Amino acid sequence: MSRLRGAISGIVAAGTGIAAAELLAAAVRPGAGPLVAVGGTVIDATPTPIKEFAVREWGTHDKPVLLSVIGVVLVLLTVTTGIAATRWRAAIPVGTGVLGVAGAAAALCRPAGTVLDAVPAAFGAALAGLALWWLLRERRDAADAVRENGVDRRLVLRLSLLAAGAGAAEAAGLAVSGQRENAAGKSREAIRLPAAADPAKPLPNGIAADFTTPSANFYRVDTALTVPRVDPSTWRLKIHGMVDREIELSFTELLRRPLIERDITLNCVSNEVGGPYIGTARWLGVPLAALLKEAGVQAGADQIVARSVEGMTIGTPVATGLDGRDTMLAVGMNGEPLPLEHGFPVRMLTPGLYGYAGACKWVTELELTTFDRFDAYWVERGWDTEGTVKTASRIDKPKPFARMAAGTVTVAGVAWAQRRGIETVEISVDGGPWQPAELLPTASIDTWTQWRLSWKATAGPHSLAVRATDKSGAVQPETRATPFPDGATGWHTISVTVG
Ligand SMILES: Nc1nc2c(c(=O)[nH]1)N[C@H]1C(S)=C(S)[C@@H](COP(=O)(O)O)O[C@H]1N2
Ligand SMILES: [Mo]
Repeated sequence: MSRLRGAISGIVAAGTGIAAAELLAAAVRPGAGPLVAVGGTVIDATPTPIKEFAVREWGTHDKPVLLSVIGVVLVLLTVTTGIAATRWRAAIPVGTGVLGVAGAAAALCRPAGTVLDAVPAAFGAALAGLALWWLLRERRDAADAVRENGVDRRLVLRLSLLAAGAGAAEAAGLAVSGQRENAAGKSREAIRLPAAADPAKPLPNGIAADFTTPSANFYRVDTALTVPRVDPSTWRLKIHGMVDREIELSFTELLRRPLIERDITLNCVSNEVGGPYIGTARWLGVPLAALLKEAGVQAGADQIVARSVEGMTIGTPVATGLDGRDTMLAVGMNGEPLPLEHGFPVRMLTPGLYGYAGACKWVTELELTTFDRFDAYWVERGWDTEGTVKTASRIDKPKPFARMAAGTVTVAGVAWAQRRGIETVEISVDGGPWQPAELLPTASIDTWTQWRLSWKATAGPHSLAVRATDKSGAVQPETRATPFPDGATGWHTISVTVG
């Protein structure tokens, strides 16, 4: 009985403290709540193989999974504290102290963290300690009098009071952040992007309907537990470091520059062979080259370190900003301002580079430096510095393990080699000779190429493999490699059953 009392008291006390801390954080420092801070710290500290596993197994759901794990750890800790505290009151400061220090340290150590960010966790832990002490406090003489049928009514009353308080604080916290979210959404809706000075060419006739990926279906990969809400009216971009002249721009000033509009395929280095982390959108943005020329890149600078509002760093080779490709600071995606999840108000985009090397979202700073001098976030974790996209291809139809009738079956998919372009795509049935697929028209060498093949399917189990050759003549290698450290290789192969 006393164990149950301790366990429930521990959970309710911790819930009260956490709800209060989250409310305080929501009010003063959005995005710096202790849960998110701890989650972010866990993400950053997670070894690359586990991260790869998480992205592979859970994809965009990796964050709910992480938060659930943190929740389970929290419950174990608070239950233990509560039970221990029924016998040993010193367990209260010890248990809540551990939680408070963990939360405060995580918040302090976030890349964009300040001393102030430690306050909500410290406050919440103190409150949780007080609540637990209050819950477990008994007046010896009165203890028996209030117990009826084995139920301690005073404890139940206190638990209910605290639970109600925690619920109210949680609701208030959600309301505050919901309002902020709304405000960010509204400021995005209010934006009228100027027309491009250099618009995209119309998509060629004969392009298939799903060439452009709708923004709502576009894959999302980032380390942000909560989507950063950036107010475009206070957003600034600073270009500094190894430059002759520092540049600082507001969003309005950025939009006054001539904009280009381009169809570009973006993909993630963590994409497995045949995986879903790739999409093509029509992007609107300011060419980076013009800004770099204005700033005057100094000799020796070979890396642009892009920093985002939440402290991500992405290292992009300077050469890819000046060699004539359409590297841009994107403000628009598929005819609208960038969606919040895809980097509103401004993100980098570098054709030919994986996202981790050229596509910093919520960007606010570009520092010119060298690869020798600074390792960006992913490079620090062992990923390749260059981030050049590898030639690859994927079978989208039929689906793996599909069953179909014998006869003519359309096999179709995409192939990509941004900056080089796709020359041929070939299909091999059951390891037989490679047959060339028909290539559909495509927008440019920076976009994927759709392909299809009519296959005379005979009854029985079959395997279908695809390989692409880029315009440099390089054939996609058969050797299977995992995404780490510079992108997966190997032929996408699927099994189907005919008849
Ligand atoms: N600020 C920030 N930018 C980021 C990332 C991130 O974690 N934080 N992830 C990068 C990675 S790994 C990829 S693949 C692309 C994905 O962009 P998307 O989510 O718009 O598809 O964003 C890049 N830019
Ligand atoms: Mo990525």
